[in-house]
Amino acid sequence: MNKSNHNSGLYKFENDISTNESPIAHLMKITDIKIFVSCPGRNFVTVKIETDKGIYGLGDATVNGREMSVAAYLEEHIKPCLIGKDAHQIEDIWQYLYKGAYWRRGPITMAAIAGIDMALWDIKGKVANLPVYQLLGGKSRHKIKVYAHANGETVEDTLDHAAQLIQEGFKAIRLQCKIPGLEGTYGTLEGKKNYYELQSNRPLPPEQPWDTHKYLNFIPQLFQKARERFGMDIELVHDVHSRLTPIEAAKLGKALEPYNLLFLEDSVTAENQAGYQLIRQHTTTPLAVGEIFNTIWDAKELIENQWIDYIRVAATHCGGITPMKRIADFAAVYHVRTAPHGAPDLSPICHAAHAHLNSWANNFGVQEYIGFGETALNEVFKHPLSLRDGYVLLADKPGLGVDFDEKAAQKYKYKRSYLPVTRLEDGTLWNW
Ligand code: CS2
Ligand code: MG
Repeated sequence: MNKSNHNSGLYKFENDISTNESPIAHLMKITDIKIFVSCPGRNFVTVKIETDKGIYGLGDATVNGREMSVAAYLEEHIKPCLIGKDAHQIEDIWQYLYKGAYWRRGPITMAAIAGIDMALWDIKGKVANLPVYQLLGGKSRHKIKVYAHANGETVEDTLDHAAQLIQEGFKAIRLQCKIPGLEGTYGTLEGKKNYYELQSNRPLPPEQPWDTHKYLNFIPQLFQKARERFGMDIELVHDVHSRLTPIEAAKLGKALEPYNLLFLEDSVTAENQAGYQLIRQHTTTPLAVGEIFNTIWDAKELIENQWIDYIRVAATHCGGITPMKRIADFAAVYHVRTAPHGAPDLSPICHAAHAHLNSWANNFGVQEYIGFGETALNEVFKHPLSLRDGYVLLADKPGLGVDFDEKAAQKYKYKRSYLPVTRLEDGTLWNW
């Protein structure tokens, strides 16, 4: 680009180093991209983009159980393409990585793109000296409603846990309980009541049994007893973790109607999006899905047909802040709210990215919340989030507001870890 074309605008183009086909001149050159895989409690893939102005940005690229694939994708395939590029060109870089790879979508590609995208938004915020939510359009709200997890071995256990969370000020709670007659199930793994699929030193994926009949017979009681004990004010959520077929999910949604759930999550897998149409025809229980979606395309029919009420994509798994903003705007047209995934296998960088998006999006619904209790985690990541009375507060810091202690991270070495797999009692592999 000819220098004289862009000297008169808003920006001062000192150190103009336009060297390629970028639509505008380089403002800030990417000098290095570092990828860290660490395990402060569980594995995280962290991206750090450094620039010639000394400003750096951080992103989360963690795919639970497949961390090293994303790290290799970033190191071998993305990093060489971005060194020397203008860190301000978020949109162009996103499109370059998405369209330019030819091989679109998929969890590994999209997590790698997400790590870069978040880091670039972080840099832009730091340059502007503004929190990222300001760059998105400012705040729609000053606090972010969250739902916490109550898990237990029995109904009583689960409800005692919920009672404690209500006491702590939570306004919405997800209830998961061990199914009688089944050894362990989603939400109650290995006696770890708060972190249901925590990183451990398992050599291979553990196996859990599943029985739909036992599950469907049991879950309505859990919610009936919860309403008897807590009344109708507290908002309740349940995660089916994709274990049902559409007609079974429809049946469950109907059975849960008297207990007025905020939403029923992942009631069926969504590769076939029309499965949700069938559920929708039978129940007014609100439906949520999206934590494993990688792009807007995974949600397109669900949203435009109004088959769901909450879209649960995570910035780390759907390509970053850039596409998440697009998904939120698209969802708003169809009365669909956002409820970002908030599991502990997303790093505090992703949780911070969500807090900025949640502060901005007018159609934000609720944020899943696990908290940041682990000492090692807090030693490695300094984040801008705090909890008060069932709401997350976001401190005003430039960019995403997270810092990452590289030295501390080095102490916590990556450990290979797997999510469990599920089998029916006759041995058939099922959805975990
Ligand atoms: C869960 C996730 O939080 C949720 O809703 O479905 O914790 C999920 O099991 C994990 O993110 C898998 O890594
Ligand atoms: Mg879930």
